[in-house]
Amino acid sequence: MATSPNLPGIAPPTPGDGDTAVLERTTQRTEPPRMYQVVLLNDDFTPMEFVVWVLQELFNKDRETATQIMLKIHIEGRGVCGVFSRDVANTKVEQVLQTAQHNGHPLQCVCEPVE
Ligand code: TYC
Repeated sequence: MATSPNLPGIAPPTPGDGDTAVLERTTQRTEPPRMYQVVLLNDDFTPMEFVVWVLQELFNKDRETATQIMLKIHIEGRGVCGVFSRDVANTKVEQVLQTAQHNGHPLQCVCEPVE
């Protein structure tokens, strides 16, 4: 066992005399970042074909999937187009609204946190 030299006037540390170091193990858990779903809303005026095009161009859906999502929105009133980080989700909403406005359609789009 290693021994420390005895210096005059300084007692070597002995267990339990207050010089014992206690190492605490702390576990830091970082929550995963919150995710946001982009939701398209139904209306009576936006052409179905335009919604399918938006889903293909802005949400990278193939034509079949885009058509299914569009029909779900048409029937149920709303539908999820994708799940993203907050910044990307907000950008997608802006892109949908700008594109719809530019083409004269009232298509509405929102983003909401995923539970
Ligand atoms: N309901 C529209 C129509 O009958 C189609 C539509 C689908 C509009 C989805 C918006 O998010 C939407 N032309």
